[in-house]
Amino acid sequence: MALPQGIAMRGGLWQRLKRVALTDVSVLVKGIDRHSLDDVERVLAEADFGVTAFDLAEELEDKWRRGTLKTPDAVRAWLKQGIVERLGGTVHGSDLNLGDGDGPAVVMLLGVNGVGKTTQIAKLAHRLQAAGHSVLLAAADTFRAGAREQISVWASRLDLPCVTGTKGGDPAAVAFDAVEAGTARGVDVVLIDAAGRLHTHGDLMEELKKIARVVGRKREGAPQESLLVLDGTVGQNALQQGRTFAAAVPVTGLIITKLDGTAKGGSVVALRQELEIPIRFLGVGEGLEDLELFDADVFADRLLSD
Ligand SMILES: Nc1nc2c(ncn2[C@@H]2O[C@H](COP(=O)(O)OP(=O)(O)O)[C@@H](O)[C@H]2O)c(=O)[nH]1
Ligand SMILES: [Mg+2]
Repeated sequence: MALPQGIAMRGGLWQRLKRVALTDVSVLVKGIDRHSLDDVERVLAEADFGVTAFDLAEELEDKWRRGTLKTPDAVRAWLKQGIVERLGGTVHGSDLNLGDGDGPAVVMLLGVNGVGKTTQIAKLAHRLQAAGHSVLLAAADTFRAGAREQISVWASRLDLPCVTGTKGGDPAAVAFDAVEAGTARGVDVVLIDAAGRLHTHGDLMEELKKIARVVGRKREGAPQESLLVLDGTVGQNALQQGRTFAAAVPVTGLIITKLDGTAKGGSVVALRQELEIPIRFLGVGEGLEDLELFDADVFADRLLSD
């Protein structure tokens, strides 16, 4: 599938680095100095690179001392390489694992409320449809007011079947019914929209484990994917969420959202570094086309584009 033309990282990082740290005439003549090094670190930290901001600034200082980086272009090339390495190399995010074809593949989306689970479900469904696959949606977020309605609206827009339960009902039962319905209808993929928060007493992680167990009983190897959705604009919070979910359930990949129109793209690097879970997709807007298969090289280029 072709990559949609992304609009992420407008007014990007590189412009800011150049403006704040690398415009000085002395930078062009003598190379980077102590002051611009501090500025580089600050701009990277503001873009949510986390501890990586410090690492990169330290590496830059070392290069500067050895006189190997003298021009802004050389800095950009070095920075790109550093970012790509930290993203796991020039590997592309793999598309959804659709299993062995013997029954529907089950894809669960996890994450706290508001990160964009339901929206990414719709985008993934759209992507799968475009590739010729049949899809069924499961509204397993039975707790949040309006959650069923929201996914039902997407389902009718995309002309897809959607299994819903009763409000406040058992999310695992909805997931089970959906896999059963998907098997009966012979669909290729069941997309499960899991809850991001339960009623006061519920333990979300236990509930998610239960969903995974229950669908695994209905379909061998399910869930084929458990994708964790993280908001790319919330810095340390996303990192914390990532750690919590990854400790509780086997996460097969990350979807990082809301990367459109933000200069906070460093979070993608920080999350990959800290969580060591492959990044699979980026959410770059609220529309159906605004989902990109992750590509470290393309991402780094965009982050550092003029
Ligand atoms: N800018 C932007 N907004 C997004 C993106 N993905 C989702 N949203 C918005 O984020 C809000 C929460 O999304 P929703 O799918 O309901 O999150 P959920 O609670 O995790 O299911 C909605 O207003 C979405 O339109 C994205 O990639 N970029
Ligand atoms: Mg939702």
